[in-house]
Amino acid sequence: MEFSAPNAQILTFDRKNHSDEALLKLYESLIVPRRIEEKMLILLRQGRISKWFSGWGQEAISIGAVNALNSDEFILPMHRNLGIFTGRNLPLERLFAQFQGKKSGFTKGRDRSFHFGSIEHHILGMISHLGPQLAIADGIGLAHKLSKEKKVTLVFSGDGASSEGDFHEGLNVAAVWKLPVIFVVEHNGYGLSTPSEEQFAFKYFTEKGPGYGMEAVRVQGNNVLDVYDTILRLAEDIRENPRPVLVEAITFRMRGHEEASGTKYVPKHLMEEWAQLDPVDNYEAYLESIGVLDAATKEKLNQKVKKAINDGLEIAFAEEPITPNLEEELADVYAPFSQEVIAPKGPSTEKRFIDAISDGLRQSMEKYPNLILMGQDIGEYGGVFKITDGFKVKFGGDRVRNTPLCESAIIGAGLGLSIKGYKAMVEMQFADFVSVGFNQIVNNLAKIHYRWGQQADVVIRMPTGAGTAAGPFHSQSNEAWFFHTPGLKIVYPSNPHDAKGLLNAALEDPNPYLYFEHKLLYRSISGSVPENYYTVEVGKAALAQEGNQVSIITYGMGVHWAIKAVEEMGISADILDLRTLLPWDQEAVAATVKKTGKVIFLQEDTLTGGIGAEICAWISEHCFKDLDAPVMREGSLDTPVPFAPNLEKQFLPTERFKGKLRELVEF
Ligand SMILES: Cc1ncc(C[n+]2csc(CCOP(=O)(O)OP(=O)(O)O)c2C)c(N)n1
Repeated sequence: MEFSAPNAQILTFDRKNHSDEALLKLYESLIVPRRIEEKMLILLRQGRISKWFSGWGQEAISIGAVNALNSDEFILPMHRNLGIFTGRNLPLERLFAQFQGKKSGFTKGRDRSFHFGSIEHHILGMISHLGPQLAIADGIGLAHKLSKEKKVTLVFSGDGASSEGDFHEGLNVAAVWKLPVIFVVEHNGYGLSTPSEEQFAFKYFTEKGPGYGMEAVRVQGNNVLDVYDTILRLAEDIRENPRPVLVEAITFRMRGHEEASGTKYVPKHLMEEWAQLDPVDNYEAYLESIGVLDAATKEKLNQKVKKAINDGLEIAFAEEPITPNLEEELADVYAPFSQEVIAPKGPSTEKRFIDAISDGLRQSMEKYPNLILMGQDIGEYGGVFKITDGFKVKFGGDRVRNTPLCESAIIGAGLGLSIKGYKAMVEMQFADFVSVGFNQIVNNLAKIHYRWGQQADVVIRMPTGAGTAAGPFHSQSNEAWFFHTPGLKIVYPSNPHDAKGLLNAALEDPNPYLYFEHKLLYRSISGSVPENYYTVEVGKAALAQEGNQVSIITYGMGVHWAIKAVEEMGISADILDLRTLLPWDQEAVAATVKKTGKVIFLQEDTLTGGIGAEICAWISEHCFKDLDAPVMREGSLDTPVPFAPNLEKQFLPTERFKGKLRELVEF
């Protein structure tokens, strides 16, 4: 199928009962992105700006949508939706400063053109990966539904991005949870150079909606009145009767994927046919034909728009290039938060590791009525490990949510909740499954504050670790995947006291956390746990045991292995439990190295590129003068985690660790 101009062959404008003023307002709104792009083309040729993703020929979709929604309803645009930004009246000088990477742009020079949001304008911009946008809209829609705000959220996708798994997950969650979200697919015939027929094997997205249990409508994407009226009608209805709707806007990409990359691969006749359907020219001609737009008004409005653009550009060009400020760059990685540690008060009881986690979660749910739990089977079933057993009855199904099997969408929805002031806890059924939610964590949650100052108040619980003969996909230690990502915090308790206190601490902090909980510890250890709510300091290690021959630095299950090994071997060791992996406690590490002069790092994770590699390198560099022996480390074999118990035993570092420890003591 060659992408033709199906129901858009003739743009049939119908003014319905819109006033002349309303029609002219839409006209003015429609010409802004076009006049900006015309100007940018001139500037590009002059070498004054760099390339961008053009929305030329698709403006009617953004403009119809942005004018149909109320200004306090969120829109999540993509890379061809300049009209959303101008339609929400973002100051043009800031928009241009953003394009130019200037300080007064929305990302202080840290991200490109449309990759930013502005809460004030109820716009949430994309990341390059396209599809992850949809789940964030789900989260915002969920927040509206939970707080009974009659609001619609609108999110865009290209037809190409619809092939991503995130598209499927985003639509499916919205359908299952009946979220008030409008999904607009801009069906413009190409994803970069790939035509639709090489992208998917159906003709229209309206065929897809019903498959999700979702209404779907098709509009003439080049007809601003059709887009506007359709979304206006849908939004009014959805506010009263929350549900998702898929809107397919048929249009065509008239310029290269990115400006200056050309359109050689597009048959010439298509460009010619679609040029006849230009959204700006056709609407203008329609308004002239019905006597709403005369030559003088047209001239006046266009001059007004051009002046605003030129004024904005002048300010943006006059701004000096950024002077890097190291402190500011580092400080903006995390949302500002200074933990006030809440010391335990009152009696303690003996609790298993698992019960301590459950206890913390329950008390945080009581403390934060805006905390929402999401995960597979965490409702009536209580989660596969029963951490949330009874939670649904106590806190209700709105706050304790069983999710479809879609880690990426749920983590993205967590971010959407956070945008609306909620807190989210997402339970991975097993830490291993986070791999299918990876992108949302490392690219959305981790980077959003640095990029444009938005917090991601999400804690992801990660039942982790081996020793249960559960094979390569239910046993992994994957904390190092995240350790390398600026913007995340990682905690990993080794005992019931810290398990509760660190979970509470993570849930207090508005920054994104990975909370690792070792499955083997759930029911195998217990300890004294204060009954009341308390927190443990994040970023602070603790000595699990004190000694003077060597220092063992470790975390999680490693703490228990180390205690057992030194006891069996009769060694006097400092055992430093890191507790927080990111940011880790350099002071405590330096202090124990200084004290013993001999250090070994023990981790359950495979050895290469693990947490130990980083910390040992740091010790070598910063504590060299205190060392009496080489810095050593031990971890699991560099293989996947094997299933058979004897293979798993060999994989884990426990036996090799003892040999290394002996070597170190005797050095
Ligand atoms: C995950 C991912 N893969 C590849 C790309 C590169 N890329 C950027 S836009 C694009 C085409 C997107 O097509 P579509 O969704 O139809 O939007 P359009 O550009 O046509 O508006 C591609 C392949 C990307 N940004 N993200």
